[in-house]
Amino acid sequence: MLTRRLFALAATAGALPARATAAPSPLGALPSERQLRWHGMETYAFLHFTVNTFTDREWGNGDEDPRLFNPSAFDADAIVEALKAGGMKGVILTCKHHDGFCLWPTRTTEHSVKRSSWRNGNGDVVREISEAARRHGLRFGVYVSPWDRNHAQYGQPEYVAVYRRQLRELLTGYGPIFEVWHDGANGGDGYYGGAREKRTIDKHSYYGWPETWRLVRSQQPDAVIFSDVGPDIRWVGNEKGIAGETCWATHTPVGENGGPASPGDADAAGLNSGVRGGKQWLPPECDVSIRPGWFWHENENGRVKTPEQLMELYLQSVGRGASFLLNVPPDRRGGLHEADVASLRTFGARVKKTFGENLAAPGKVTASNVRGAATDFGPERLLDGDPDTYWATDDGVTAAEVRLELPRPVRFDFVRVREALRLGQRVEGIAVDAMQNGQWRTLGEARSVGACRIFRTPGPVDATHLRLRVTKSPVCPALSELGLFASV
Ligand code: FUL
Repeated sequence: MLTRRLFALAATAGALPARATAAPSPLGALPSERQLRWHGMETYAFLHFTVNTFTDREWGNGDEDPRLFNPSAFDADAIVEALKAGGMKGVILTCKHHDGFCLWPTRTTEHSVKRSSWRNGNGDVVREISEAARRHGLRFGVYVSPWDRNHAQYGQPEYVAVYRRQLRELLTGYGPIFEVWHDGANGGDGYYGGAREKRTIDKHSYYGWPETWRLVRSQQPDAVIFSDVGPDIRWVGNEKGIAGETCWATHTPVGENGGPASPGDADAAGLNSGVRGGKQWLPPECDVSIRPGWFWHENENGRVKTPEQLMELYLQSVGRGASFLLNVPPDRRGGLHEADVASLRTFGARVKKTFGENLAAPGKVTASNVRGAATDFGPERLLDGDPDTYWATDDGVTAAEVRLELPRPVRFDFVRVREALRLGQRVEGIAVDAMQNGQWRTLGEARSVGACRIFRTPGPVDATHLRLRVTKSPVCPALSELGLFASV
Protein backbone atom coordinates (compact mmCIF):
# COMPACT_ATOMS: atom_id res chain seq x y z
CA MET A 1 0.00 0.00 0.00
CA LEU A 2 1.16 3.53 -0.73
CA THR A 3 1.97 5.90 2.08
CA ARG A 4 0.10 9.18 2.29
CA ARG A 5 3.27 11.05 1.38
CA LEU A 6 4.01 9.06 -1.74
CA PHE A 7 0.44 9.49 -2.84
CA ALA A 8 0.60 13.26 -2.39
CA LEU A 9 3.83 13.35 -4.39
CA ALA A 10 2.33 11.41 -7.22
CA ALA A 11 -0.69 13.70 -7.24
CA THR A 12 1.54 16.78 -7.50
CA ALA A 13 3.54 15.21 -10.30
CA GLY A 14 0.25 14.78 -12.19
CA ALA A 15 -0.23 18.55 -12.11
CA LEU A 16 3.04 19.30 -13.97
CA PRO A 17 2.69 20.61 -17.53
CA ALA A 18 2.03 17.88 -20.06
CA ARG A 19 4.87 16.65 -22.24
CA ALA A 20 4.86 14.21 -25.06
CA THR A 21 4.78 10.77 -23.59
CA ALA A 22 4.59 7.64 -25.69
CA ALA A 23 1.53 5.46 -25.29
CA PRO A 24 2.10 2.03 -23.73
CA SER A 25 3.04 -0.80 -26.08
CA PRO A 26 0.10 -3.09 -26.77
CA LEU A 27 0.06 -6.53 -25.16
CA GLY A 28 -0.63 -9.82 -26.95
CA ALA A 29 -3.50 -10.42 -29.38
CA LEU A 30 -5.37 -7.22 -30.28
CA PRO A 31 -8.91 -6.46 -31.48
CA SER A 32 -9.56 -5.51 -35.09
CA GLU A 33 -11.57 -2.40 -35.95
CA ARG A 34 -14.62 -4.55 -36.70
CA GLN A 35 -14.29 -6.25 -33.31
CA LEU A 36 -13.95 -2.90 -31.56
CA ARG A 37 -17.17 -1.69 -33.19
CA TRP A 38 -18.88 -4.91 -32.07
CA HIS A 39 -17.58 -4.48 -28.49
CA GLY A 40 -19.38 -1.13 -28.44
CA MET A 41 -22.77 -2.80 -29.03
CA GLU A 42 -22.98 -5.01 -25.91
CA THR A 43 -26.65 -6.04 -26.27
CA TYR A 44 -28.40 -7.19 -29.44
CA ALA A 45 -31.23 -9.53 -30.33
CA PHE A 46 -31.86 -12.82 -32.07
CA LEU A 47 -35.09 -13.55 -33.93
CA HIS A 48 -35.81 -17.27 -34.33
CA PHE A 49 -38.60 -17.52 -36.85
CA THR A 50 -39.43 -20.16 -39.49
CA VAL A 51 -41.83 -23.04 -40.19
CA ASN A 52 -41.07 -24.27 -36.64
CA THR A 53 -43.12 -21.36 -35.32
CA PHE A 54 -46.12 -22.98 -36.99
CA THR A 55 -45.31 -26.64 -36.25
CA ASP A 56 -44.39 -26.11 -32.59
CA ARG A 57 -40.94 -27.63 -33.06
CA GLU A 58 -37.39 -26.56 -32.22
CA TRP A 59 -35.65 -28.40 -35.06
CA GLY A 60 -37.72 -28.84 -38.22
CA ASN A 61 -37.05 -32.02 -40.18
CA GLY A 62 -36.86 -30.34 -43.58
CA ASP A 63 -40.06 -31.90 -44.97
CA GLU A 64 -42.37 -29.11 -43.79
CA ASP A 65 -44.85 -27.82 -46.33
CA PRO A 66 -43.72 -24.23 -47.08
CA ARG A 67 -47.37 -23.16 -47.09
CA LEU A 68 -47.31 -23.60 -43.32
CA PHE A 69 -45.35 -20.37 -43.04
CA ASN A 70 -48.14 -17.83 -42.84
CA PRO A 71 -47.87 -15.16 -40.15
CA SER A 72 -51.24 -13.46 -39.90
CA ALA A 73 -50.05 -9.94 -39.09
CA PHE A 74 -46.31 -9.73 -39.70
CA ASP A 75 -45.04 -6.34 -38.56
CA ALA A 76 -41.28 -5.82 -38.81
CA ASP A 77 -41.46 -2.27 -37.45
CA ALA A 78 -43.33 -3.37 -34.33
CA ILE A 79 -40.77 -6.15 -33.73
CA VAL A 80 -37.77 -3.88 -34.15
CA GLU A 81 -39.34 -1.08 -32.12
CA ALA A 82 -39.82 -3.48 -29.17
CA LEU A 83 -36.24 -4.69 -29.48
CA LYS A 84 -35.02 -1.12 -29.47
CA ALA A 85 -37.02 -0.38 -26.32
CA GLY A 86 -35.22 -3.39 -24.82
CA GLY A 87 -31.90 -1.64 -25.44
CA MET A 88 -30.94 -3.87 -28.37
CA LYS A 89 -28.38 -2.31 -30.71
CA GLY A 90 -28.77 -4.88 -33.46
CA VAL A 91 -30.87 -7.82 -34.61
CA ILE A 92 -29.79 -11.18 -36.05
CA LEU A 93 -32.47 -13.04 -37.99
CA THR A 94 -32.57 -16.81 -38.62
CA CYS A 95 -32.67 -16.38 -42.38
CA LYS A 96 -32.41 -20.18 -42.61
CA HIS A 97 -32.58 -22.62 -39.70
CA HIS A 98 -31.74 -26.35 -39.81
CA ASP A 99 -35.02 -27.17 -41.63
CA GLY A 100 -33.70 -25.34 -44.69
CA PHE A 101 -36.70 -23.02 -45.18
CA CYS A 102 -35.38 -19.67 -46.45
CA LEU A 103 -37.05 -16.50 -45.20
CA TRP A 104 -36.06 -14.67 -48.36
CA PRO A 105 -36.93 -15.52 -52.01
CA THR A 106 -33.61 -17.19 -52.72
CA ARG A 107 -32.66 -18.37 -56.19
CA THR A 108 -30.97 -21.45 -54.69
CA THR A 109 -34.02 -23.49 -53.66
CA GLU A 110 -37.78 -23.56 -53.93
CA HIS A 111 -38.01 -24.21 -50.20
CA SER A 112 -38.62 -20.61 -49.22
CA VAL A 113 -41.12 -17.83 -48.62
CA LYS A 114 -41.79 -17.91 -52.37
CA ARG A 115 -43.84 -21.06 -51.87
CA SER A 116 -45.46 -20.01 -48.64
CA SER A 117 -49.00 -18.75 -48.23
CA TRP A 118 -47.70 -15.52 -46.71
CA ARG A 119 -48.32 -12.56 -49.01
CA ASN A 120 -49.09 -15.03 -51.81
CA GLY A 121 -45.42 -15.96 -51.98
CA ASN A 122 -44.31 -12.38 -52.63
CA GLY A 123 -42.99 -11.61 -49.15
CA ASP A 124 -39.39 -11.33 -47.95
CA VAL A 125 -38.86 -11.45 -44.19
CA VAL A 126 -35.16 -10.63 -44.52
CA ARG A 127 -35.95 -7.51 -46.54
CA GLU A 128 -38.59 -6.29 -44.09
CA ILE A 129 -36.59 -6.92 -40.92
CA SER A 130 -33.37 -5.46 -42.35
CA GLU A 131 -35.17 -2.33 -43.55
CA ALA A 132 -37.06 -1.89 -40.27
CA ALA A 133 -33.76 -2.32 -38.39
CA ARG A 134 -32.21 0.47 -40.44
CA ARG A 135 -35.21 2.72 -39.92
CA HIS A 136 -34.91 2.30 -36.16
CA GLY A 137 -31.12 2.57 -36.00
CA LEU A 138 -30.36 -1.09 -35.23
CA ARG A 139 -27.66 -3.00 -37.05
CA PHE A 140 -28.69 -6.13 -38.96
CA GLY A 141 -27.12 -9.60 -38.87
CA VAL A 142 -27.81 -12.98 -40.45
CA TYR A 143 -28.00 -16.53 -39.09
CA VAL A 144 -27.67 -19.08 -41.87
CA SER A 145 -27.61 -22.69 -40.69
CA PRO A 146 -24.95 -24.76 -42.43
CA TRP A 147 -26.87 -27.93 -41.59
CA ASP A 148 -29.79 -28.14 -44.03
CA ARG A 149 -32.23 -30.98 -43.48
CA ASN A 150 -34.20 -30.13 -46.58
CA HIS A 151 -31.51 -30.04 -49.23
CA ALA A 152 -31.08 -33.16 -51.37
CA GLN A 153 -27.36 -32.57 -51.82
CA TYR A 154 -26.55 -32.01 -48.17
CA GLY A 155 -23.39 -33.99 -47.43
CA GLN A 156 -21.99 -33.55 -50.96
CA PRO A 157 -19.67 -30.77 -52.18
CA GLU A 158 -22.50 -29.31 -54.30
CA TYR A 159 -24.42 -28.28 -51.18
CA VAL A 160 -21.47 -26.27 -49.84
CA ALA A 161 -21.58 -24.23 -53.06
CA VAL A 162 -25.33 -23.73 -52.51
CA TYR A 163 -24.69 -22.60 -48.93
CA ARG A 164 -22.19 -20.03 -50.19
CA ARG A 165 -24.63 -18.81 -52.84
CA GLN A 166 -27.25 -18.33 -50.14
CA LEU A 167 -24.79 -16.36 -48.06
CA ARG A 168 -23.79 -14.29 -51.06
CA GLU A 169 -27.43 -13.38 -51.72
CA LEU A 170 -27.80 -12.23 -48.13
CA LEU A 171 -24.48 -10.39 -48.07
CA THR A 172 -25.13 -8.53 -51.29
CA GLY A 173 -28.87 -7.87 -51.25
CA TYR A 174 -29.73 -6.44 -47.85
CA GLY A 175 -27.39 -3.58 -47.01
CA PRO A 176 -24.71 -3.58 -44.32
CA ILE A 177 -24.49 -6.70 -42.15
CA PHE A 178 -22.85 -6.43 -38.73
CA GLU A 179 -22.61 -10.13 -37.87
CA VAL A 180 -22.72 -13.44 -39.70
CA TRP A 181 -23.76 -16.28 -37.40
CA HIS A 182 -22.76 -19.88 -38.18
CA ASP A 183 -24.04 -22.43 -35.70
CA GLY A 184 -22.29 -25.74 -35.21
CA ALA A 185 -25.30 -28.02 -34.64
CA ASN A 186 -25.75 -31.17 -36.69
CA GLY A 187 -28.06 -33.97 -35.63
CA GLY A 188 -27.48 -36.13 -38.74
CA ASP A 189 -30.93 -37.25 -39.83
CA GLY A 190 -33.32 -35.32 -42.05
CA TYR A 191 -35.56 -35.24 -45.09
CA TYR A 192 -32.77 -34.42 -47.59
CA GLY A 193 -34.97 -34.09 -50.67
CA GLY A 194 -36.90 -37.24 -49.79
CA ALA A 195 -33.99 -39.55 -48.93
CA ARG A 196 -35.00 -39.46 -45.24
CA GLU A 197 -31.75 -40.76 -43.87
CA LYS A 198 -28.90 -39.95 -41.55
CA ARG A 199 -26.03 -38.01 -43.09
CA THR A 200 -22.79 -37.53 -41.26
CA ILE A 201 -20.30 -34.92 -42.31
CA ASP A 202 -16.77 -34.17 -41.17
CA LYS A 203 -17.16 -30.97 -39.17
CA HIS A 204 -13.54 -30.04 -39.77
CA SER A 205 -13.39 -30.32 -43.53
CA TYR A 206 -16.85 -30.56 -45.12
CA TYR A 207 -17.94 -26.93 -45.04
CA GLY A 208 -14.59 -25.47 -46.16
CA TRP A 209 -14.92 -22.65 -43.64
CA PRO A 210 -11.86 -20.61 -44.64
CA GLU A 211 -13.27 -20.12 -48.13
CA THR A 212 -16.71 -19.18 -46.78
CA TRP A 213 -15.16 -16.67 -44.41
CA ARG A 214 -13.19 -15.15 -47.29
CA LEU A 215 -16.50 -14.67 -49.07
CA VAL A 216 -17.93 -12.85 -46.03
CA ARG A 217 -14.83 -10.66 -45.80
CA SER A 218 -14.96 -9.79 -49.49
CA GLN A 219 -18.65 -8.81 -49.46
CA GLN A 220 -19.03 -7.34 -45.96
CA PRO A 221 -15.59 -6.47 -44.58
CA ASP A 222 -17.11 -4.79 -41.49
CA ALA A 223 -19.13 -7.84 -40.42
CA VAL A 224 -17.90 -9.93 -37.52
CA ILE A 225 -18.08 -13.67 -38.09
CA PHE A 226 -19.42 -15.79 -35.23
CA SER A 227 -19.02 -19.52 -34.74
CA ASP A 228 -17.95 -21.82 -31.90
CA VAL A 229 -14.43 -20.76 -32.77
CA GLY A 230 -14.74 -17.37 -34.44
CA PRO A 231 -12.82 -16.14 -36.41
CA ASP A 232 -14.06 -12.86 -34.84
CA ILE A 233 -16.48 -13.78 -32.06
CA ARG A 234 -16.57 -17.04 -30.13
CA TRP A 235 -19.47 -18.96 -28.60
CA VAL A 236 -19.44 -18.71 -24.81
CA GLY A 237 -19.78 -22.48 -24.37
CA ASN A 238 -23.38 -22.58 -23.08
CA GLU A 239 -26.82 -21.40 -24.16
CA LYS A 240 -27.64 -19.91 -20.78
CA GLY A 241 -26.21 -16.47 -21.51
CA ILE A 242 -23.43 -16.71 -18.92
CA ALA A 243 -19.74 -15.94 -19.38
CA GLY A 244 -17.10 -17.24 -16.97
CA GLU A 245 -16.55 -15.13 -13.84
CA THR A 246 -13.02 -14.78 -15.11
CA CYS A 247 -13.34 -14.23 -18.82
CA TRP A 248 -10.57 -13.39 -21.29
CA ALA A 249 -11.18 -11.89 -24.71
CA THR A 250 -8.14 -13.82 -25.87
CA HIS A 251 -8.39 -17.48 -26.76
CA THR A 252 -6.64 -20.38 -28.45
CA PRO A 253 -9.50 -22.68 -29.48
CA VAL A 254 -9.13 -26.45 -29.08
CA GLY A 255 -11.53 -29.24 -30.03
CA GLU A 256 -13.68 -31.17 -27.57
CA ASN A 257 -11.09 -33.91 -27.32
CA GLY A 258 -8.08 -31.62 -27.35
CA GLY A 259 -7.53 -31.78 -31.14
CA PRO A 260 -8.01 -28.96 -33.63
CA ALA A 261 -11.18 -26.91 -33.16
CA SER A 262 -13.86 -26.11 -35.75
CA PRO A 263 -17.48 -24.93 -35.69
CA GLY A 264 -19.28 -27.82 -33.97
CA ASP A 265 -16.13 -29.11 -32.28
CA ALA A 266 -14.83 -26.87 -29.52
CA ASP A 267 -14.04 -27.27 -25.85
CA ALA A 268 -17.01 -25.58 -24.15
CA ALA A 269 -15.31 -24.97 -20.80
CA GLY A 270 -12.40 -23.25 -22.54
CA LEU A 271 -14.79 -21.09 -24.55
CA ASN A 272 -16.50 -19.98 -21.37
CA SER A 273 -13.38 -18.45 -19.84
CA GLY A 274 -11.05 -17.94 -22.80
CA VAL A 275 -7.31 -18.22 -22.29
CA ARG A 276 -5.01 -15.66 -20.72
CA GLY A 277 -2.48 -14.81 -23.40
CA GLY A 278 -4.45 -16.76 -26.04
CA LYS A 279 -3.29 -16.46 -29.65
CA GLN A 280 -6.41 -14.67 -30.97
CA TRP A 281 -8.55 -11.77 -29.87
CA LEU A 282 -11.75 -13.81 -29.86
CA PRO A 283 -14.26 -12.33 -27.40
CA PRO A 284 -17.34 -14.33 -26.34
CA GLU A 285 -20.98 -13.78 -27.22
CA CYS A 286 -23.60 -15.05 -24.75
CA ASP A 287 -26.64 -16.33 -26.64
CA VAL A 288 -29.76 -17.14 -24.67
CA SER A 289 -33.51 -17.15 -25.27
CA ILE A 290 -36.05 -15.08 -23.34
CA ARG A 291 -38.07 -18.32 -23.26
CA PRO A 292 -37.08 -21.97 -22.66
CA GLY A 293 -37.02 -22.64 -26.44
CA TRP A 294 -35.47 -20.70 -29.32
CA PHE A 295 -38.74 -20.68 -31.27
CA TRP A 296 -42.12 -19.44 -30.11
CA HIS A 297 -44.35 -22.05 -28.47
CA GLU A 298 -47.79 -21.29 -27.12
CA ASN A 299 -47.17 -23.37 -24.00
CA GLU A 300 -44.15 -21.23 -23.09
CA ASN A 301 -46.06 -17.94 -22.94
CA GLY A 302 -46.05 -18.22 -19.15
CA ARG A 303 -42.32 -18.95 -18.98
CA VAL A 304 -40.86 -15.72 -20.30
CA LYS A 305 -37.81 -14.52 -18.36
CA THR A 306 -38.54 -11.62 -16.04
CA PRO A 307 -36.75 -8.25 -16.26
CA GLU A 308 -34.86 -9.28 -13.10
CA GLN A 309 -33.64 -12.47 -14.76
CA LEU A 310 -32.61 -10.51 -17.85
CA MET A 311 -30.68 -8.08 -15.65
CA GLU A 312 -28.84 -11.01 -14.03
CA LEU A 313 -27.91 -12.27 -17.48
CA TYR A 314 -26.77 -8.81 -18.52
CA LEU A 315 -24.44 -8.66 -15.51
CA GLN A 316 -23.10 -12.14 -16.23
CA SER A 317 -22.45 -11.42 -19.90
CA VAL A 318 -21.81 -7.73 -20.57
CA GLY A 319 -20.60 -7.32 -16.98
CA ARG A 320 -17.85 -9.87 -17.68
CA GLY A 321 -16.64 -8.43 -20.96
CA ALA A 322 -18.85 -10.51 -23.29
CA SER A 323 -21.91 -9.51 -25.36
CA PHE A 324 -25.53 -10.37 -24.59
CA LEU A 325 -27.40 -11.88 -27.56
CA LEU A 326 -31.00 -12.20 -26.42
CA ASN A 327 -33.44 -14.24 -28.50
CA VAL A 328 -37.02 -12.98 -28.64
CA PRO A 329 -38.97 -15.23 -31.05
CA PRO A 330 -41.89 -13.89 -33.13
CA ASP A 331 -45.18 -15.79 -32.73
CA ARG A 332 -47.64 -17.01 -35.36
CA ARG A 333 -48.97 -13.51 -35.89
CA GLY A 334 -45.46 -12.43 -36.88
CA GLY A 335 -44.99 -10.19 -33.89
CA LEU A 336 -43.47 -10.49 -30.46
CA HIS A 337 -45.76 -11.84 -27.78
CA GLU A 338 -47.07 -9.32 -25.24
CA ALA A 339 -45.34 -11.09 -22.35
CA ASP A 340 -41.94 -10.92 -24.09
CA VAL A 341 -42.43 -7.27 -25.04
CA ALA A 342 -43.37 -6.28 -21.49
CA SER A 343 -40.31 -7.96 -20.03
CA LEU A 344 -38.04 -6.57 -22.71
CA ARG A 345 -39.28 -3.00 -22.26
CA THR A 346 -38.86 -3.04 -18.48
CA PHE A 347 -35.39 -4.55 -18.79
CA GLY A 348 -34.36 -1.97 -21.40
CA ALA A 349 -35.67 0.92 -19.34
CA ARG A 350 -33.83 -0.34 -16.26
CA VAL A 351 -30.48 -0.71 -18.00
CA LYS A 352 -30.87 2.73 -19.52
CA LYS A 353 -31.78 4.36 -16.22
CA THR A 354 -29.22 2.48 -14.16
CA PHE A 355 -26.24 2.92 -16.44
CA GLY A 356 -27.29 6.21 -18.01
CA GLU A 357 -25.35 8.44 -15.67
CA ASN A 358 -21.91 7.89 -14.22
CA LEU A 359 -22.25 9.12 -10.63
CA ALA A 360 -18.47 9.30 -10.34
CA ALA A 361 -18.28 12.03 -13.01
CA PRO A 362 -18.30 15.04 -10.60
CA GLY A 363 -15.51 13.47 -8.53
CA LYS A 364 -11.84 14.39 -8.27
CA VAL A 365 -9.42 11.62 -9.17
CA THR A 366 -5.78 11.16 -8.25
CA ALA A 367 -3.50 8.27 -9.12
CA SER A 368 -0.49 6.70 -7.43
CA ASN A 369 1.27 6.89 -10.79
CA VAL A 370 0.53 8.62 -14.07
CA ARG A 371 2.41 7.68 -17.21
CA GLY A 372 5.09 10.30 -17.84
CA ALA A 373 3.17 12.50 -15.40
CA ALA A 374 1.19 13.45 -18.52
CA THR A 375 -2.39 14.66 -18.54
CA ASP A 376 -2.98 12.53 -21.66
CA PHE A 377 -2.79 9.51 -19.37
CA GLY A 378 -4.19 11.08 -16.21
CA PRO A 379 -6.93 9.46 -14.11
CA GLU A 380 -9.46 12.11 -15.27
CA ARG A 381 -9.59 9.97 -18.43
CA LEU A 382 -11.50 7.38 -16.42
CA LEU A 383 -14.40 9.78 -16.04
CA ASP A 384 -14.63 11.44 -19.47
CA GLY A 385 -16.96 8.82 -20.99
CA ASP A 386 -14.59 8.36 -23.94
CA PRO A 387 -13.58 4.72 -24.56
CA ASP A 388 -10.50 5.85 -26.48
CA THR A 389 -8.86 7.80 -23.64
CA TYR A 390 -7.36 6.08 -20.64
CA TRP A 391 -5.37 6.30 -17.47
CA ALA A 392 -2.03 4.51 -17.72
CA THR A 393 1.04 4.17 -15.56
CA ASP A 394 4.73 4.24 -16.39
CA ASP A 395 6.26 1.12 -17.87
CA GLY A 396 7.24 -1.15 -15.02
CA VAL A 397 4.54 0.16 -12.69
CA THR A 398 2.24 -2.83 -12.68
CA ALA A 399 0.37 -2.25 -9.42
CA ALA A 400 -1.24 1.14 -8.89
CA GLU A 401 -4.32 2.81 -7.56
CA VAL A 402 -6.72 5.62 -8.27
CA ARG A 403 -8.62 7.47 -5.61
CA LEU A 404 -11.91 9.15 -6.23
CA GLU A 405 -13.26 11.87 -4.00
CA LEU A 406 -16.84 12.97 -4.49
CA PRO A 407 -18.13 16.41 -3.53
CA ARG A 408 -21.05 14.80 -1.67
CA PRO A 409 -21.98 11.23 -0.70
CA VAL A 410 -23.25 9.13 -3.54
CA ARG A 411 -25.40 6.01 -3.23
CA PHE A 412 -24.57 3.29 -5.74
CA ASP A 413 -24.64 -0.47 -6.14
CA PHE A 414 -22.66 -1.03 -9.34
CA VAL A 415 -19.07 -0.18 -10.15
CA ARG A 416 -18.00 -0.44 -13.79
CA VAL A 417 -14.44 -0.60 -15.05
CA ARG A 418 -13.17 -0.89 -18.63
CA GLU A 419 -9.75 -1.40 -20.17
CA ALA A 420 -8.36 0.50 -23.15
CA LEU A 421 -9.00 -2.35 -25.58
CA ARG A 422 -6.71 -1.17 -28.35
CA LEU A 423 -3.80 -1.96 -26.03
CA GLY A 424 -4.95 -5.53 -25.45
CA GLN A 425 -6.22 -7.20 -22.30
CA ARG A 426 -3.64 -6.30 -19.64
CA VAL A 427 -4.94 -6.37 -16.08
CA GLU A 428 -4.91 -9.66 -14.13
CA GLY A 429 -6.15 -8.43 -10.77
CA ILE A 430 -8.39 -5.52 -9.80
CA ALA A 431 -10.31 -4.42 -6.72
CA VAL A 432 -12.58 -1.56 -5.69
CA ASP A 433 -12.96 -0.26 -2.15
CA ALA A 434 -15.12 2.40 -0.51
CA MET A 435 -14.30 4.32 2.64
CA GLN A 436 -16.86 3.31 5.22
CA ASN A 437 -16.62 4.64 8.80
CA GLY A 438 -12.97 5.58 8.31
CA GLN A 439 -11.96 2.15 6.92
CA TRP A 440 -11.49 0.88 3.38
CA ARG A 441 -14.07 -1.78 2.65
CA THR A 442 -13.59 -3.97 -0.43
CA LEU A 443 -16.67 -3.94 -2.67
CA GLY A 444 -15.45 -6.26 -5.39
CA GLU A 445 -12.44 -8.07 -6.79
CA ALA A 446 -11.83 -9.71 -10.14
CA ARG A 447 -9.09 -11.20 -12.25
CA SER A 448 -10.21 -10.11 -15.70
CA VAL A 449 -11.62 -6.78 -16.95
CA GLY A 450 -11.31 -6.38 -20.75
CA ALA A 451 -14.20 -4.58 -22.45
CA CYS A 452 -16.20 -4.32 -19.24
CA ARG A 453 -16.34 -5.47 -15.65
CA ILE A 454 -19.39 -4.67 -13.58
CA PHE A 455 -19.13 -5.25 -9.85
CA ARG A 456 -22.38 -5.47 -7.96
CA THR A 457 -21.81 -4.25 -4.41
CA PRO A 458 -23.24 -6.28 -1.53
CA GLY A 459 -26.15 -3.86 -0.98
CA PRO A 460 -26.33 -0.12 -1.70
CA VAL A 461 -23.21 1.83 -0.67
CA ASP A 462 -23.08 5.48 0.41
CA ALA A 463 -19.60 6.94 0.05
CA THR A 464 -17.53 9.98 -0.82
CA HIS A 465 -14.18 8.18 -1.12
CA LEU A 466 -13.51 5.29 -3.50
CA ARG A 467 -10.37 3.45 -4.44
CA LEU A 468 -9.63 1.42 -7.56
CA ARG A 469 -6.63 -0.90 -7.18
CA VAL A 470 -4.84 -2.69 -9.96
CA THR A 471 -3.27 -5.50 -8.00
CA LYS A 472 -1.74 -7.53 -10.81
CA SER A 473 -0.71 -6.85 -14.36
CA PRO A 474 2.21 -8.13 -16.46
CA VAL A 475 2.65 -4.64 -17.96
CA CYS A 476 1.50 -1.15 -17.08
CA PRO A 477 -2.31 -1.04 -16.85
CA ALA A 478 -4.42 1.13 -19.17
CA LEU A 479 -8.01 1.66 -18.00
CA SER A 480 -10.58 3.74 -19.84
CA GLU A 481 -13.46 3.91 -17.38
CA LEU A 482 -14.40 3.96 -13.75
CA GLY A 483 -18.14 4.30 -13.22
CA LEU A 484 -20.52 4.29 -10.29
CA PHE A 485 -24.17 3.51 -10.92
CA ALA A 486 -27.32 3.13 -8.87
CA SER A 487 -30.00 0.62 -9.76
CA VAL A 488 -33.55 1.87 -10.11
C1 FUL B 1 -28.06 -23.90 -32.10
C2 FUL B 1 -29.32 -24.43 -32.80
O1 FUL B 1 -29.32 -25.84 -32.85
C3 FUL B 1 -30.52 -23.92 -32.05
O2 FUL B 1 -31.73 -24.36 -32.66
C4 FUL B 1 -30.47 -22.40 -32.00
O3 FUL B 1 -30.56 -21.87 -33.30
C5 FUL B 1 -29.17 -21.96 -31.35
C6 FUL B 1 -29.01 -20.47 -31.28
O4 FUL B 1 -28.07 -22.49 -32.05
O5 FUL B 1 -26.93 -24.31 -32.76
